Amino acid sequence: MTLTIPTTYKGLTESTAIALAKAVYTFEPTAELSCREIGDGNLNYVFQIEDSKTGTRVIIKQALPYAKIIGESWPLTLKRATIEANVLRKHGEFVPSLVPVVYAADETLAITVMEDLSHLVIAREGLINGQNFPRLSQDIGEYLAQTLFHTSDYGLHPFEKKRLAVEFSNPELCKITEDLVFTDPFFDLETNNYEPQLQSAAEAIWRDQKLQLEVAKLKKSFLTESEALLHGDLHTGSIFASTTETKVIDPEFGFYGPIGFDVGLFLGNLIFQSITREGIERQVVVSHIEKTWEVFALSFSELWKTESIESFRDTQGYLEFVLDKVLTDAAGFAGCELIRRTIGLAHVKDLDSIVDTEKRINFKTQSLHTGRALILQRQQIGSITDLLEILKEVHK
Ligand code: SR1
Ligand code: MG
Repeated sequence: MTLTIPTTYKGLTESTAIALAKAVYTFEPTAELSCREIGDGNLNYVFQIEDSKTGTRVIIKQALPYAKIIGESWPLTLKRATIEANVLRKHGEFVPSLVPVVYAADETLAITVMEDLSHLVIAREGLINGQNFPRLSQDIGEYLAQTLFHTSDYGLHPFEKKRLAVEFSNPELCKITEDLVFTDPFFDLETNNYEPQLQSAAEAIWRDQKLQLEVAKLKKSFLTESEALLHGDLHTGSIFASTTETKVIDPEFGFYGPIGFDVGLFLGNLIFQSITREGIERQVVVSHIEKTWEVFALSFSELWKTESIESFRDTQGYLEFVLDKVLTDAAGFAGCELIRRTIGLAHVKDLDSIVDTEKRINFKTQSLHTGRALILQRQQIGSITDLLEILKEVHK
């Protein structure tokens, strides 16, 4: 559905969001609507509109023309709202149960009207609070395999793949990742943000020529390998979950990039939890890391065998080569995520919310060491067990 109302961009308020919701969503004629702005991300507003009579809810997400985390001094394209709506729709073709339904979108207002998911919790919040999401790794492994396979050259006609790569060209949002994930944390720059106790650890990273070379190679992959339509920002804050459901949201960073990036970002964000947990709780997180990879590899292999249009699909060793590269890349990208969320601009609550200073600094130091180890040792990682060994070594 395309809206006809807007003529120019205007930031919504709670009352204009209600008016808009009435125009694009079929509420009961007797509906009594109220609205709350519930966005807690770095970039957008999220309005939740509710009919108090029936309890029906709908979400209107609106992109701001700047990055909320910094303010109006950091202008940002509104086109990301259209990218987000269209990635949700495209990925929804392959995993309808794992993404929210998009009811409408409008490019001028930079809004997406979609399914309300407030019966679920953001996975990061839940994990921090010790909640158990038994389906998380199964669902995300499947989400990764289905979305990445079906938008890659293995599953798509090359004309359609290249058409999608153009449609999902997302230079401004990619530039954020290029800077915040792959560049700034590895140099002494003002955008970095870390506690004074981490000064020497940060300086060690900036001096580490071996590490810098490997990060440069990973950045090159991100810049140049247009393999599949990625979510582009698949951290645990981009996932709603419960014990029975998982929904992936927020693909505004979507673009054609290396498959290992989505895999690595998710694993990296689970690794924050593995660092801050002990005992059985840690074991649960480690099992999620293992299972995400196993489900992804199995499901991707199954799709390869049954649906691949690649002429070399039956060539001995080719699928194994592709999967090995995804795992190696994923380890490296996870390593970059660990480092950037610790000393870069945008942090994670998993670490920052730890009140005890000594513990927090210890966990942050472990994140930096784990990140470095994953980046430097990624070529030796031949299985998910090898990756888990690296985590264990640093955690000792
Ligand atoms: C300016 S945006 C900072 C971070 O928030 C988003 O979720 C992305 O992860 C980005 O790097
Ligand atoms: Mg986001």
